[in-house]
Amino acid sequence: MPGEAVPLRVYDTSSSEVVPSEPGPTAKLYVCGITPYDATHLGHAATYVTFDVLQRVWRDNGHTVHYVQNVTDVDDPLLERAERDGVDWRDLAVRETELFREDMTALAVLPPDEYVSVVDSVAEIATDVARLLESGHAYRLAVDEPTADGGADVYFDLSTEDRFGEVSGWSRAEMLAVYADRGGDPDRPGKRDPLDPLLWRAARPGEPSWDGGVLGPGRPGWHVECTTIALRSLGMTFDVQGGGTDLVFPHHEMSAVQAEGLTGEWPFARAYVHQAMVGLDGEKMSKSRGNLVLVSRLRADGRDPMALRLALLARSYRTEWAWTDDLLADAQARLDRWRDAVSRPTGPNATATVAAVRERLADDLDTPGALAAVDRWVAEQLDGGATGTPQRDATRDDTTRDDTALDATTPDDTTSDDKAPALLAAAVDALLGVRLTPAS
Ligand code: 5CA
Ligand code: ZN
Repeated sequence: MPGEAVPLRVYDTSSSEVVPSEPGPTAKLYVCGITPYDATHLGHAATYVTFDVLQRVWRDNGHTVHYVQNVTDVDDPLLERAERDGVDWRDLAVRETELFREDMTALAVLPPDEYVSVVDSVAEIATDVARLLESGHAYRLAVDEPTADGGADVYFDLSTEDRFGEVSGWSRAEMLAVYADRGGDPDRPGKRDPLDPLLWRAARPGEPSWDGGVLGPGRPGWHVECTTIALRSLGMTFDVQGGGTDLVFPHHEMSAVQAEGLTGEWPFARAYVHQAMVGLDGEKMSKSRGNLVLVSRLRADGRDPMALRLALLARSYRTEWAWTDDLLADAQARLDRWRDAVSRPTGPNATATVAAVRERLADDLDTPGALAAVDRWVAEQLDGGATGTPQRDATRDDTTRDDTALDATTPDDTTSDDKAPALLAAAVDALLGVRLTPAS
């Protein structure tokens, strides 16, 4: 697309400031993927649309993007849901993963280069956990359950990591306040520190398990899956780790220090970027709370996925917000106007508008600002100063409709650019991922 690239700046959670993102020729992105036990809700969609815009800005700036996303296809919540519903956990994971990818395609989210399944990565994760044990960063804890057959769980020893706390910047009290709610087990007797995270869970009866080599049969803990998958696919120090703010602590904190334990290097990611929580009725939208608005439900109801995407883009990724049906109605109205505006044969010159969209997105992914820039062009096109611009007229036939000679006679050449509608539609498609014309 013609025009100047604008280097991206993003808010990095670990430094609490907006920092320049300065990737090499290949920009490396790791976004925490879904735990596939229920369908994609608008909170997930907001997260993946945000990182889709980030990848689009990098691409527009000439970078090749290497984008990796894990799939947490074995974990407690998935196993519990499968048990509750009387289905095989593997079937549940496959079904929900497929539905997620359909939802993402409908929302024009560019797929990552790699989706990496935890089940497929168990051997690598076990190898990394064994290395952490060997180097003294981890310890075994005997399973004190009647059914245990001598296996031991493995925990990461946080006292070996000076960097612990740098990603979130949280105090211990803040960490302890949420740890149990976010998958941690602070009360497990025998842990050296209540915050030490589980690396390997020894096999329990009725639970899936894999051969862990020296670890014995079992399955990986949650955080180490992202440590291993990111290190193996992107290597230490990639550009951005992404996810929702619910992952700042413990998930991103733990995955980062575990990576330091494995490599001796720091940082894990140059920037940690987090989508604020999307809520419904005053609460975080979550699968466990069940207060969900599902992308697949809205699609089945015939809502235009591009309107849905526009509704998500209308909010800053940094600010929490709650879903209401009005947001979708507003987005549909905006989409209709944009489509009308770019369907006309000419329009106001769009170069400055495209530059403004780029400039807004480069400023910490200011999508509301980018939408406002497009709105201004659309308003000029549809509502103002467009005298002499040929309007679509169904009564005219093809031979007369596209008579661009008319344009040359208009006094104000800012309203007579016959390339402007296509340029604007292409920019909106490439940068915002919103398709305005069937062909774009
Ligand atoms: N599998 C883990 C990450 S390794 C996981 O958190 N899965 S998830 O299915 O619960 O969430 C998928 C992504 O959506 C995560 O990045 C999470 O931070 C984000 N997310 C979850 N709920 C919301 C919400 N209400 N608003 C915004 N983002 C959310
Ligand atoms: Zn993750």
